[in-house]
Amino acid sequence: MQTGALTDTLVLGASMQDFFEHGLNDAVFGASLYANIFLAGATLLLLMWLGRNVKDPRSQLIIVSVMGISAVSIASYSGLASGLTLSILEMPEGHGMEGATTVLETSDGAVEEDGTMVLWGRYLTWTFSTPFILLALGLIAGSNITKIFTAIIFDIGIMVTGLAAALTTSSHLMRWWWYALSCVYFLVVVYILLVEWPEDAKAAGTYEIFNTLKWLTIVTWFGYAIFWALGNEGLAIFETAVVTSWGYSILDIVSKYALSIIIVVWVRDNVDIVSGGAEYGATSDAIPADD
Ligand code: RET
Repeated sequence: MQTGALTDTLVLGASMQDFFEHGLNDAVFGASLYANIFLAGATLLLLMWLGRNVKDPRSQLIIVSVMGISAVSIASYSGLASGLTLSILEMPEGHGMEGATTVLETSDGAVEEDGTMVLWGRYLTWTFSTPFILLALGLIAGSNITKIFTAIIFDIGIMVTGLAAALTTSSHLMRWWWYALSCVYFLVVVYILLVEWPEDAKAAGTYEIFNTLKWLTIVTWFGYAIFWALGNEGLAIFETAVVTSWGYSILDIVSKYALSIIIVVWVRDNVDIVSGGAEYGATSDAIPADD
C-alpha cells in the first residue's frame, strides 16, 4: 500500500525538542551554550556603555561593528540551545565516527540515535559574525574598501564551505575536500591580516593596536580550523560533541568578547587617530574638484 511504503522509508531522527531537552539536562554540554548567551549579552551591554560618548561616525562604525559580533552570537547560541540548528548525522564510510551513536538526555529518559552530533548552526552564524570582526580590523588598520571587501568575501567563503564540510554525509573524501577549500579561503584572509593590513596600519599610525588584534585573531582562528580537524566532525580524536563544543565556546570568548572589549576601549581613547586619515572613505587618491 502507498502509505505503508511511505512509512517504511520514513527515518525518524531525534526531534528538536529532544535536542532542546538534552541541552538542559546535560549540564556540561548545556553550559557551553547557555554561558555564551549570557557572555554575549553581557559583552553587548558593556560595549554600549563603554562607547556611549563616542560621537565620531568612523569610530562609531567600528564600535557598532564589534557590537554586531555579540548580537549575532546571542542568536547563534539561541539556535543551538533551542535545538533548531544542530543535528545527529551518520558519518560516511571511513570516517572516525562511522557507526557512532549518540545518547540524548531527554525528559522522558535517554534516547539513543545513530550518528554523531553536529552543531552546524555555528558555521552558519559565523558567516554573519566574522565579517564584523574583519570590518572592525580593516577600519582600524585604515585599509581601503577593496581590501576590506576581499577579506570579507573570502571569510564568508570559509564559513559556507565549513558548513558544507560539516553537513556532507555522502563521502568522507568530499568532507575533506570542503575542508581544504575552506582552508584556501582562510589563507587569503590570513595573507591580508599578516601582510596587507600591517602595512596600512603603519601608515595610519595604528600599528601597535592592530598588531595585538591581529595576533589575537590569527591564533584563535587557526584554533577553530584545528579544532574542526581534531573534533568529532573531522579526525574524531575528540570523539564527543561536548569537547568540540567547549573548544569552540572557549575560542569564542577570546576571539569575540575579549577582542571587542579591547577594540572599543582603544577606539574610545583614540578617536583622533581613527578619524584622522585624509582619504578615509575615498576609493582613489584623486582630490574632488570644488566646482
Ligand atoms: C572551519 C572548518 C573548515 C576549515 C576552516 C575553518 C575555520 C573557521 C574559522 C572560524 C572563526 C570563527 C570565529 C567566530 C566568531 O564568531 C570552518 C572551522 C579554516 C576561522 C572567529
